[in-house]
Amino acid sequence: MVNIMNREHEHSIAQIEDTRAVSSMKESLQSKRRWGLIALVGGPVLATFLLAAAACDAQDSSPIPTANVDPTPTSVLEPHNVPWLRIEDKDANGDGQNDVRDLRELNGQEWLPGLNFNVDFKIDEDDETLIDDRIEAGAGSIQPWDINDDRQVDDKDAAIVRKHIGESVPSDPDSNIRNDEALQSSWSPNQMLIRVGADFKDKEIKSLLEKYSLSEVDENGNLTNVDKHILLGDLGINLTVEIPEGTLANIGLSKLLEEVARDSEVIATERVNTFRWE
Ligand SMILES: [Ca+2]
Ligand SMILES: [Ca+2]
Ligand SMILES: [Ca+2]
Repeated sequence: MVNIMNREHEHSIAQIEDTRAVSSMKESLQSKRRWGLIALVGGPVLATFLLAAAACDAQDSSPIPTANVDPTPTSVLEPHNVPWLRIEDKDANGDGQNDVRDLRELNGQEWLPGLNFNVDFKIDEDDETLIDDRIEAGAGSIQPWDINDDRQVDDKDAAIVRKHIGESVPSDPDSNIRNDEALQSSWSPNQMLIRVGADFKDKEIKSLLEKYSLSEVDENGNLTNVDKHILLGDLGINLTVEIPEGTLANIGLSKLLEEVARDSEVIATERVNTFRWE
């Protein structure tokens, strides 16, 4: 589940990854990540719903659970069967990470994508069942279930879901995150990952980062606050960049991700995930 901000670049990514070996590695990574996240949120119950949702062929078709779903992990949560959202990337509660708690702080506890636990296009009894199951289990992570942010998961949270049953969760225009990622991920408020081609030289990296005010050089002329990680095969180079405060204040993480992704030298940008939920 690579969060590629600039979908215009999907074509070039496809070209770079156009070998069977790379595709299969990518698929395996995506599949691992997906199933890790599914387990994090809902365990087998949610996985069942997600598999059912995967049976739908398009965003506007009805993701009705059926008994004949082929349980192929790679078919789960494709772009067409999950709402895409426009969010503001902001550590609203100041705890050092961005996650669904910040999104609820910014958009209100009743923000519909925050109640959409099976990440289809509506709030219904399936979402209610998922939170009821979590309450009954009495253990596990409190996010994304603690809707009212009182540090416990109980009927007060389920009541918020019940209040909105029947409402739909459409994709936003100009979206920048998927509903499942918004619910389940936590990410750094001041870092971003930039993927460039495998043949990118240090000098080019420096000028790219300087162009977007993303880093500084030390007295030896070396870039500071950048981790360079060369990907296997010909996939490219991942640069994890700490975003200087001034740059963040000027443009904000979401816009920066989009702007840098539009650069012709850049293959993709992503948020930098952290998993620090209690
Ligand atoms: Ca936060
Ligand atoms: Ca739902
Ligand atoms: Ca609660």
